Amino acid sequence: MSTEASKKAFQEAQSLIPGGVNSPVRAFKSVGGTPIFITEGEGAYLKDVDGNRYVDYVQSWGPLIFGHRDESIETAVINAVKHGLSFGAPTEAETELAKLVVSFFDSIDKVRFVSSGTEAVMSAIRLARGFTGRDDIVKFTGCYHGHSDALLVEAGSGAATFGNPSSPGVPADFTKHTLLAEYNNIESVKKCFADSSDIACVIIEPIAGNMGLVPADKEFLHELREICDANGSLLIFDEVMSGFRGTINGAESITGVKPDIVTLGKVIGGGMPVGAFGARAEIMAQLSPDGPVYQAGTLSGNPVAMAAGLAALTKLKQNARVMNVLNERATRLVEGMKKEAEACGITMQVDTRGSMFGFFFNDKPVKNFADACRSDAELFAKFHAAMLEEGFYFACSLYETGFISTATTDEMIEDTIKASAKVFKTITNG
Ligand code: HOZ
Repeated sequence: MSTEASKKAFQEAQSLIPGGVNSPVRAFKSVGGTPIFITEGEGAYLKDVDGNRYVDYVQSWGPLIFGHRDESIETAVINAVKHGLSFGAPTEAETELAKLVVSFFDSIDKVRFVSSGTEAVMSAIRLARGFTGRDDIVKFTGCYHGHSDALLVEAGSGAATFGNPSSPGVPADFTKHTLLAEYNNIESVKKCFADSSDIACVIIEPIAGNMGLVPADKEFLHELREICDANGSLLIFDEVMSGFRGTINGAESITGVKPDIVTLGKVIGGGMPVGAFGARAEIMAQLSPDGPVYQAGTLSGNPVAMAAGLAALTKLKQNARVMNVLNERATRLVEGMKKEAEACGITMQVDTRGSMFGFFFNDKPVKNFADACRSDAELFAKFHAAMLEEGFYFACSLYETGFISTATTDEMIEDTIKASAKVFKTITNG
């Protein structure tokens, strides 16, 4: 397989764009090799500038639950474009999408749309602080909540991929209110509450997807809820990645734990840049212009983005059971690869939630970021490169999650498992 055109494109990009990419993980640094430059997507496939075709298990890092170029989303976007790209004034599409989001989440009465997950979380934290009148927040090591200053502390995802989980350029003063706890470890949360009586909120990815896929234990989430209630702090579920991916009605529907605020992104934009945060009416009433907590955005609620989100969520609403089908496929995929790995003497930890899947080359279960870091990164890099060569596009970091779409067929899953068998034999012998 030739990737000469991608190499050339990457070289030119590097001369004009830092690292040749507009989001660091895409640079393939932790897996080696050259990022593939994409020309188009079609269903479950990606095509690159060399004319190679790959089964895409990244799906734009989550948003494309119906695959590339889904007909109803594409049509909705084209229709919206014909009426104007942006108005900076309200449209009915925003209310329609809000209605849909509220219908999916028990904990959301009202929702505000923004343009990215980072923006959604940053605003949700401000809202929690404004609502409680407190400054401190608790986050978990390995959870990634976007790249705003106060949250870029021991973050997973790209930050973990490059081994510097906190970033230069973030003044210590800006993170002094961020307390850190360990995922799935309630004692570490209790310690934060013992250290501070000023905790506005605890923020967590209830299905962590930015240190690989690491779901929180149900009991742990219940205990979090209790601690927050006992201390008058809010509980924020960051479902930018897991929303409409891990489950249709939010993590609250499978854990029984109701958050105070939920942040969303990815799928709600159907592939266009959309983020959102929502909560019960009493909390959302604090938000400007109803309340004093300020938040704004010129392109917030953009009509084209709203049209894409509306088409995606409408389709999900009509096909809620699709998540079960996706989960069966995701499970078959990782269990199949695990079996092939084991046949070659490689131990893998695998898990799925809805259409999300994760795997670690690790001989112990992964419950938190420290466990994830003990995975075999070298083996992952070899696996990634060899699977790419076979025509399968996996996330280029062991700290990211995999996604399947409704366009991913059973046959593709079988082909992937077969290719993994070949790859495991090669990488253990080489
Ligand atoms: N770390 C991001 C997803 N969790 C990557 C996004 C991107 O590079 O597009």
